Amino acid sequence: MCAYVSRFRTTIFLSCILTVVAVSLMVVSKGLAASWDLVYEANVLPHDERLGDKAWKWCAAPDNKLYDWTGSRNPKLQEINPEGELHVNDNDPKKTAWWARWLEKGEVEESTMEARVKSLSNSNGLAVQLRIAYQENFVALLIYPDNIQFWQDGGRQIKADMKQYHILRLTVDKKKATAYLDGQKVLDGAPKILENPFKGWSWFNQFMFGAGTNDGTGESYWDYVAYTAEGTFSPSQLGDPLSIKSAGKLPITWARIKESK
Ligand SMILES: [Ca+2]
Ligand SMILES: [Ca+2]
Repeated sequence: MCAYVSRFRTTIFLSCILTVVAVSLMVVSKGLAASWDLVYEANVLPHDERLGDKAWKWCAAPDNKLYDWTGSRNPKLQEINPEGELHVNDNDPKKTAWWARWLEKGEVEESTMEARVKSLSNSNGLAVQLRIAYQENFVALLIYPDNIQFWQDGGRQIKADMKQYHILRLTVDKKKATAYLDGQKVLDGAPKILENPFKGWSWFNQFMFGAGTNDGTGESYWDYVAYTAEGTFSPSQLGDPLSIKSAGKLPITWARIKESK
């Protein structure tokens, strides 16, 4: 009898140990796994229905009943070239050519976006941009032919020959914005706070890129655009989307380790 009780206790004890180990491994693996939610490689237009649930909205709100920008579309402003690049040639002072992926409120406050892009012209900054926005908070990286700058940053700029391809990464961590150029941190700042009507638009939570103003004009090329809403990741924490894609889900990085404040 005593031997039976002893074996029973040992079994319970081992079960508890194994359960603790399994739960710990689940927590650790969840914390370490960082990956891109979406990688757009510009082999078809961003809004091409063949992309299925990976397609972007083309100059459109998530629900056009909420807000209708579709009248600003001009099908002639964008094309895919044989190299697998999206060429945006917004030479129309009354139309735009931008794309967005819309998420729910609270989903993009800690997120990461990256693009390989070049900018040949940009009349007003917003005509070639990479943007993460949530309600009234706008983090827009303006890409000029000879510099990059945050919309919200009063003209502080980083000189770069953006007529050639460079990899730009944009991250937000609630109220902190950071930009990287070819893997190097070059700018930090805070979101630009817009007033009405954006304030109170709980549905306005997006990753966006392209030519974003009617009156502006700009010409740009986009080799790829990627984002993840899983967290705020520097290039060392989450590698470039294409190498990761080719390697499957290998990129185990130290997810959610924030930049030092
Ligand atoms: Ca325009
Ligand atoms: Ca491409």
